[in-house]
Amino acid sequence: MTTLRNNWSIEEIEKIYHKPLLELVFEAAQVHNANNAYSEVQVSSLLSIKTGGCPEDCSYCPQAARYNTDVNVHKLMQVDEVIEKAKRAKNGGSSRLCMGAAWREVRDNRDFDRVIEMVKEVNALDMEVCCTLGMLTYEQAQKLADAGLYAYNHNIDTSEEYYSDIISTRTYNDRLKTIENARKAKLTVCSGGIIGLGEANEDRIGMLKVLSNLEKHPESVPINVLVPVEGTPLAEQPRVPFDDLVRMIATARIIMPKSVVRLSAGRTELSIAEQAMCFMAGANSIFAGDELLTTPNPSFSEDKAMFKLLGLKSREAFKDKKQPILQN
Ligand code: SAM
Ligand code: DTB
Ligand code: SF4
Repeated sequence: MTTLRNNWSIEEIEKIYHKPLLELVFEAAQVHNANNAYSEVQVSSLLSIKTGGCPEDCSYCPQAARYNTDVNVHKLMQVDEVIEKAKRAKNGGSSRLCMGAAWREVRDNRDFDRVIEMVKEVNALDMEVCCTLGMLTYEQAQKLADAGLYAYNHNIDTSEEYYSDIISTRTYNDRLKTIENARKAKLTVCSGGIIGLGEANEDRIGMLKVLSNLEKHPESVPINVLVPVEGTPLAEQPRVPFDDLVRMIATARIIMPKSVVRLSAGRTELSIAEQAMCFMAGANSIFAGDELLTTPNPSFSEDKAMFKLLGLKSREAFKDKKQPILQN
């Protein structure tokens, strides 16, 4: 039986991250096989329920009001529109809907009441519901949990040291506090980061240390590859070499053996063979549907063909609840 550890040191993680690539993938595949259904992939869809106009300055984000991007700003969607999209996502094969809002934080107002209604109604469709709404108090997390929210996404994005180079309008600690609030309200936690922001390997390793040293590992860990968007400060960042992505996924898999590791933004730039190597290295979730929040993503039909080719199966909804991660 695997014991889950939350005391990984930088040196240990570094050693894993820098192994010869195929050795690393082989080890990660073994850990994955010992802890999870090897060919099973959890499929989520994203929906931007409130788009653009965000007061934060995250340098990667097309939705920050201060950057001049092509994003169509849109106020909070109506509940029935969301349900329509949720049904479409379910028909496409997604077991989870993740609703994203370009907010700095949740405010206790009518918009939040509407989000609560959305959570209730999507939950009633027998889909896992996830929200990513920015910072959250414990009381707000509790309200979402009471409405049937399954997961809360709040990424730490990078290492604590590099964070202020990317975002200046909030601190690393603010992020950790929200994750703690979600945990306390018994929501499952989805937290990961982005590679390709100009960070060093040390920052990636530092980020993985923070995630794996949380009292309980996040149930899901999204690894995003930067989607460079014109108008944002990171628009001209060079593309992340594919082996860096594989290293990141494999290392996350080895140190957080039972978490769902999500191959997130950036898939449109990856071949099926490259994605296959990510799945071998332990990735076991994707975002499906032809849009992420504001940028393109492979279509349901392309992904269906890929699943067929690789012999992957979609994971049923609520499997976590049936087999919770046991830790400590
Ligand atoms: N406003 C909320 C927040 O920041 O937590 C929720 C939405 S925000 C868009 C969710 C996550 O998307 C960010 O934490 C970041 O990791 C990811 N993201 C945003 N823009 C991205 C980009 N251009 N490429 C890759 N990931 C991106
Ligand atoms: C996550 O880690 N990645 C998703 C989801 N969680 C919210 C968002 C990716 C956004 C990519 C840029 C865009 O489409 O706006
Ligand atoms: Fe706003 Fe979230 Fe984008 Fe940052 S990542 S600018 S908080 S929407």
